Formats: sequence, C-alpha cells, structure tokens
Amino acid sequence: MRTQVAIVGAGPAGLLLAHLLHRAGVESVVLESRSRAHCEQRIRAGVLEQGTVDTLDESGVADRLHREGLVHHGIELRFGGRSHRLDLTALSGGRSITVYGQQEVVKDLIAARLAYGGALHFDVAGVRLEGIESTRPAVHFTQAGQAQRIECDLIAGCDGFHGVCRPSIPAAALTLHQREYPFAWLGILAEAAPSRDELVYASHPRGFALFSMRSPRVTRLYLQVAPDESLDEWTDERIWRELHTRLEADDGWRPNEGPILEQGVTGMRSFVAEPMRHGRLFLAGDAAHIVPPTGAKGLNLAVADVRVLAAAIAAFYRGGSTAGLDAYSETCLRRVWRAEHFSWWMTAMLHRFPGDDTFHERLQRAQLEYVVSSRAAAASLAENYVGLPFAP
Ligand code: RFL
Ligand code: PHB
Repeated sequence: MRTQVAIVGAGPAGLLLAHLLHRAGVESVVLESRSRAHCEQRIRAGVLEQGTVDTLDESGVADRLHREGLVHHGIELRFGGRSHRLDLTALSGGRSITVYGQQEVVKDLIAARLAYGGALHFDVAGVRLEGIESTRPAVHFTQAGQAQRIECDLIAGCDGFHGVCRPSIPAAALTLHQREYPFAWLGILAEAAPSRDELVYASHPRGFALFSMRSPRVTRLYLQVAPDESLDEWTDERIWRELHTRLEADDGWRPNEGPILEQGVTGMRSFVAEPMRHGRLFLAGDAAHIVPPTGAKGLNLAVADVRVLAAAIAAFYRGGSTAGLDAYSETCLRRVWRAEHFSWWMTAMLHRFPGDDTFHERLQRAQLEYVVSSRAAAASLAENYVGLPFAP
C-alpha cells in the first residue's frame, strides 16, 4: 500500500487531520487500534472553544454541532458558600464556548470520512513505524491477522498519550516536561436534566467539584478524589451527597439527581514532549501533550495542532516547501505552553492539595476573590477559557 500521509489514531486529532487533508487534496490512511463503536462511545471532553467550532464549521462538519450543541456565554465559580458568574462573552469581546460531547465530534468526523470513501481502518494491531528519519517512511500493522505495510511521505502520530508514535522517537531526541497531581477526578454521567444552563466550578474545603452537561437531558459531574481512588468505595448515594455538599452555596441551587449511566476515575497530569516532530513523524494532540481537564483544553489543543499541521502539509504538496513543516513544532508549542499554564493555574486555584496549610488556602481564596472582583483578572480567565485566537 502507498499513501501520502499515514495517520495513526482515530481520535479527534487523527480524524480531523484526515478530513482537512482531504479538503486540501492530500490523500491519507487512518489506522485505529480500537473498534468504531469504542471510538464513538468513549466519554471524554465536552467543551469546545469558539475556534474549535469555527474550524469544524469551515470544514463542513458542524451541521449537527450547530443543531445539538449548547452555546454557553458564561461559567460560574463557587467558593466560600457564594456563587459568582463570569460573563465569558462580555469579557472576551464576544466569544463563547459550545458544549458538545467529544464522541459526537468523533461520530461526525467518522461519518464525513466514510461518506467520501476515505481510508479509515479500525481494529488494527501491532502498529510499528519504519524509517521516520528517512524520506520514505512506512507503517506496519496487522488487520484481521494479515500483515500490512503502508509506504508514505509523512506520518502523523495522533495516537494519544499511550500510543506507539512518541515512543518511536529516540529518547535522546525528546525533552519531556511533566507534573503529576496528587488527586484524580471521579466523573459521572447522569440521566438528569441539567438544573442550570452553565458550567459550575466549585472550590470547597472537601475538594473540587464540577457541574457540566451533555444535552438537555444528561448532566455530567466530577468530584476531586484521591489519585488511587477505588470506585468500589463510592455508592451512588455517596456520590450525590458529596456533589451536593461541594456544589452547595447560599442560593440553594443543587444539581438534579438521576440514574448514573457511566462513571470513571481519571488521573490528572501535565505533560509536554518537545519537539513535536522527528524527521518525517509529526505528533499531534495527546500524543504530544496532556493537560489536566480543569481548563477544558485537551481536545481544543488537538484541533489547534492539526490545523497547523494540515496547512503545513498542504503547502508542502503544493509547492514542495518544507517551511511550514519545519516551523510546525515551534508554532504549536507556543499555544500548547499557554494552555499548559492556564490548565495548571485553574487546577492549582480550585483543588485541595494534600498537606495544604492555612497559608496556601488563604492564597487560593485571595486568587479566587480577585478573579471574580477584578475585570482584568476575569478577562484573563475568560480569554483563555474561550480560547485565544489562532495565529494568522
Ligand atoms: P485520543 O482521543 O486519545 O485519540 C487517540 C486515538 O489513537 C488510538 N490509538 C492507536 N491507534 C493505532 N495504534 C495504536 N498503537 C494506538 N494507540 C492509541 C486510540 O484508540 C484513540 O482512538 O487523542 P487526540 O485525538 O489527541 O484527542 C485528545 C482528546 O481526546 C483529549 O485531549 C480530551 O479528551 C481531554 N479532555 C478534555 N478536553 C477538552 O478540550 N475539553 C474538555 O472538557 C475535556 N474534558 C478530557 C476531559 C479528558 C478526560 N479524560 C478521560 C482523559 C475530561 C476527561 C475526563
Ligand atoms: C466536561 O463536560 O466533561 C468537562 C467540562 C469542563 C471541564 C472538564 C470537563 O473543565
């Protein structure tokens, strides 16, 4: 087999890249280790930045997103028993966020890919890269027990944090920056109408809690828990009681309860691998960087990366210039590090850290008070949360 670009991973990064390349007349093959059903059902992110929505819109895959996505103009911060709304749209010069599940974005991109007959292989095994330092790289894999090899010009490593592409780069060629947080998030999806229209981020003495949603009938909620927390310790009754305690404030608002459809515990880390390119291999999305979910940036960064990569690859095939490809890592890392800082900052401001002393707690409180009382501080949070504009 031969193609122009071999893409490993059919998450948002790999699927959107394939789609943008198709629109630019560049051929690609997408290889995914999991089944289509698994990719379409995996519950993950829910908040799309304005620029992410615009990107999906411009590439013609946003019809359902516009019909079913929930446009939000603000978020709420709760602490000290009080609730404070940040008007994101007013603070960011008219921008907004859209709540639409990542798996819905994935479904829309898979449908678009299949509609034009683009190559997309699920359930492949044993993906292995060859010759990434040469100009004729290749990808090996097996499908239905058959060994296969695809020759290509470029490889896009869009296979997430636990993928095989990043480890294919010699260790000496990468610098890894990372931080593990001493807590995790217990997330639930509940069949309950969201009892508020906007997301609520709560900082409580018992730990962080987040109220979010997926649709007019489904609420998404998270609790800060220990990093090694076992779900066995959490009955539904205990989860709801803890959510009510942490989300409670003087306005009497509380989330509606309903049957829990799904639950899981997610560890929290910050991670960046630099550079995001080695030879003919380009890393994008979670394969290159991870943020803790507090800033809702992971999916949006994956989209920002592949925007840059698709444009660079298109220019390479149009005129043979490698300037865009050569600048790829540096261009992406500027936005990545801004999002890393924002996500770390939101996480540090809102969570309880084991061994916190009163000094640290008072600093967190002072920061929260500042964010909800200073227009400059609120505007800084807002412009990062809705997403900074893409570089021209
Ligand atoms: P993905 O989505 O992990 O996709 C990688 C794909 O590669 C496949 N794969 C392989 N395929 C072939 N061969 C191999 N050897 C392979 N190894 C792996 C995998 O099966 C998978 O299909 O990475 P991508 O595309 O970079 O997308 C990144 C996002 O998924 C991620 O950043 C977000 O989900 C993070 N995130 C959030 N981001 C936001 O922007 N807003 C949010 O509100 C938000 N909330 C979240 C989140 C992540 C969470 N979890 C579960 C980590 C909330 C949570 C709880
Ligand atoms: C979500 O709805 O899953 C969600 C929302 C905001 C975050 C993280 C996750 O910061």
